[in-house]
Amino acid sequence: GKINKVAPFPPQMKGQDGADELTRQALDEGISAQRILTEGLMVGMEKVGIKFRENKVFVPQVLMSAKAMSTAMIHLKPFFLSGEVKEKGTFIIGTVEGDLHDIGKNLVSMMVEGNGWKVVDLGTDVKAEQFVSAIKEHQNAFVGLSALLTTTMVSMEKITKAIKEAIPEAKVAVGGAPVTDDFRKKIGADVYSPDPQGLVEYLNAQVA
Ligand code: B1M
Repeated sequence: GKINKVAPFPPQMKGQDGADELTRQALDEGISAQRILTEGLMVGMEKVGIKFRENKVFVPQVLMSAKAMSTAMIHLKPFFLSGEVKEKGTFIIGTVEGDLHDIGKNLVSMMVEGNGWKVVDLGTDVKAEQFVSAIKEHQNAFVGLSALLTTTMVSMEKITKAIKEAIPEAKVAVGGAPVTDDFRKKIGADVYSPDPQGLVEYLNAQVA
């Protein structure tokens, strides 16, 4: 349509700014919210995830991308709410009890959301009961635990056990700087990823 005449960057826009304006424009041109999300925004976010994994971009660029995506998503939100755009599923995330680090958790959260998932972010210092009640509230949700301290990795074990006891079929992902796959096995969690991209790939594979 008409969008092609001005894509990728209309002359009135500088540099790479404009996810906000381009999304609005694409909607005005009659491009569906679903296509804007899956063929535009999500493709961009996936590229960012891969570059971040490869150390080609860093935390500030990822945060900028997530901010651009969130701004663009404001235009798409009405279509989500009307059910026109389908989410892949729900992902519940939180930094575990005793741990207040949230930068990594927020990045993971934004990347998962950017890949088409509804994200329920429980924040930091999240206790087992809070995870359990969130999973009960959101049927079939996947859950992710983040920990940055060797001391709070202990909370991960406690929380994973509580989740598995209350909802045996719930899938638990773990991550954060001190976490390893050996530790994941030891505590009975389902998946470990050192970066957001690996988690996104795991989640997408579950619904493919
Ligand atoms: Co803290 N801190 N901190 N800190 N802090 C570390 C983690 C530390 C390594 C610094 C050090 O001593 N060298 C150390 C931990 C040592 C250890 O246990 N091994 C430490 C300590 C000791 C502490 C305090 C105890 C300090 C004190 O008070 N004595 C205290 C604890 C507070 C608490 O939590 N109860 C504390 C406090 C703080 C601040 C509040 C000052 C601040 C946090 C601010 C905030 O988050 N809002 C802070 C910060 C900023 C850091 C460092 C500098 C940076 C952490 C960070 O945000 N990294 C950190 C040292 C360092 O790493 N250089 C440090 C960037 C972020 C993008 O990476 O969180 O690893 P990360 O997330 C990554 C991956 O791990 C992964 O994806 C992300 C993107 O790649 N990932 C997942 C994360 N979660 C995932 C979940 C997944 C999958 C992947 O699936 C579910």
